[in-house]
Amino acid sequence: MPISFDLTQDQKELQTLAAKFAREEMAPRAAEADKKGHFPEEVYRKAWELGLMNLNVATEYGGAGLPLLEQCIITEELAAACGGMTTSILANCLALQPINLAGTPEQKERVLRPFCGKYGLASFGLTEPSGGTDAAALKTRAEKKGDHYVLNGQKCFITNAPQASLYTIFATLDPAKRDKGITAFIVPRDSPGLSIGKEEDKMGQRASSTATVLLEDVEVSKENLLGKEGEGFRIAMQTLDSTRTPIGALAVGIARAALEQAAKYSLQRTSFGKPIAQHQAVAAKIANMTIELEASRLLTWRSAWLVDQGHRASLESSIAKCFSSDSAMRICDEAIQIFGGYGYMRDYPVEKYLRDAKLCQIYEGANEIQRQVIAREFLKRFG
Ligand code: COS
Repeated sequence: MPISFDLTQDQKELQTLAAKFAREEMAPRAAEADKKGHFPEEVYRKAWELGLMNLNVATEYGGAGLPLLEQCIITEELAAACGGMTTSILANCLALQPINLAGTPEQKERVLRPFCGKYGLASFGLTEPSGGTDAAALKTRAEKKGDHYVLNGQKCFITNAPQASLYTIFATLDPAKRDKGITAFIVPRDSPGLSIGKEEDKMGQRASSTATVLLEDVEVSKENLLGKEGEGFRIAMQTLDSTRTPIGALAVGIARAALEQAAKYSLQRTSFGKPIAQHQAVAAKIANMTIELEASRLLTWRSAWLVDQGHRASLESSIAKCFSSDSAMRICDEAIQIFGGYGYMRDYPVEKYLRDAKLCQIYEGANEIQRQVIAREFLKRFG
């Protein structure tokens, strides 16, 4: 397909739908949800009603069946209203992608279709208290016993864990095998032995919920094994290859909101007899923020396009996620600086953008590990 930067009519309609939902349903609740750490389930329910959840699940199983580029277009619009709510909406895509990738037609029919047919939340369980970066070293054990597996361990920092009805859990059959022992499972919420631990009180993205998932002798039938034994690591990595790009789009949305607020403020606020936007120091900030925002969006869209063409995009998705989230932090920081003292106050929206953007540098693989992936993938070209 030739490269085009024109959005199609369908893409524009999706963008308009997401922008309207973000403006009418998310933005009015964002400050309050942030302040109270409130999980606005009514917003997520409406997102599902409008078809703005389960974006990556095929339509035959009740999802929106959208390419990654469309998912990124929607994500940017939502995140411009609230980063935390967008994370909770996107968490379903992350949790369901292992089933999209490795589920059998029977599993998709049995699990995805009823799940997507009504409002519901799902969680992705890879990270553990002892670490999230070295994913091959995870400690949650899976033991095979007859026709089922028994899971024991803990998953932490799990988005939507308290409200989810479905979890995709990664556990090891043999820690000595590192990545080759890791196996993926579909685990329903009502599985005996599965419980939810402490809910985290976060710095930002406070409209999303984050908690520990405790697994104590949780029996999982062999029908809920995803892929084959030992394939879990590859399934997790392939999942992240496609879900890191929307994190780039989420960072773009937050950064765009910060830049727009700062631009408007710089035109209204006067000092030395003229709008501060006319002072070179402020204009240069606006210019740099604009450059970084445009570059972030282009990297994100290119990565999404590559995935949509069927290419492995480990390099590009890590670049998109890493650059967009680092840029978002700089853009939000400069937005606060342009607002001056007001920017530091909770009465104005910009300090929330900074707190929300910070998580984009950490989750779905900290940017340090993205740089490792980028370097490794790039160096492969030289032997
Ligand atoms: N797609 C397909 N296969 C992949 C892959 C990918 N993106 N990445 C790795 N693999 C395969 C490798 O090819 C290798 O297979 P073979 O041994 O058959 O060749 C296997 O998986 C092990 O890969 P590797 O040797 O790279 O494993 P490492 O332990 O060195 O993994 C990284 C390092 C950084 C890639 C991994 O630990 C990682 O991504 N960590 C971050 C995890 C993360 O994002 N956590 C956040 C959780 S979600 S909030």
